[in-house]
Amino acid sequence: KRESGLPEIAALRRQVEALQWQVGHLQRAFLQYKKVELFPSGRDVGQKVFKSAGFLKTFFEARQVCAQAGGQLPSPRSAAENHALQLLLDVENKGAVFLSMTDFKTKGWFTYPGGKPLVYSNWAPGEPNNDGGNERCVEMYTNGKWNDKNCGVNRLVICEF
Ligand code: 289
Ligand code: CA
Repeated sequence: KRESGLPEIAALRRQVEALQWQVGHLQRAFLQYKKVELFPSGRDVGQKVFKSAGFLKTFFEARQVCAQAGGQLPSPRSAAENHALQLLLDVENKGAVFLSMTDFKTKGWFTYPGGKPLVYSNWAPGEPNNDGGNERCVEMYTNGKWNDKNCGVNRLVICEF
């Protein structure tokens, strides 16, 4: 096809077209990679990804597993994020999961790992109740509701990235 204008403009146009093709190729490849990566043990919601490790650990071990992988324990900050995590619990079929939040600093005051207060919660009726006097962690039941729970029990490990 006949190019119009200065040769520099024509060269720039070809470069832009080549870049557009490369971006499109990368977008398609990324979407394919995401589908593969999320199947069958991951869920994405907004900018966030939840991924199951498939095994059970205590809160402290699970926190270490997620940190080692470059993530953290799940911190659902909205009903949509809570729902995505619950769907993952459903398919995994391995019971409840520990969330990231604890009340280590001030008993009865649950915060995210950095110490900030909760922006969203989904406590089961009557929770948190600090049953037995030593429930400093939070588990999510398979129905999506939260319960404060002893950190030393084993729960399914899911990380947030
Ligand atoms: O050790 C008590 C826990 O297993 C849970 O027992 C009951 O489900 C409720 O009392 C919960 O609040 C409690 O965390
Ligand atoms: Ca409780």
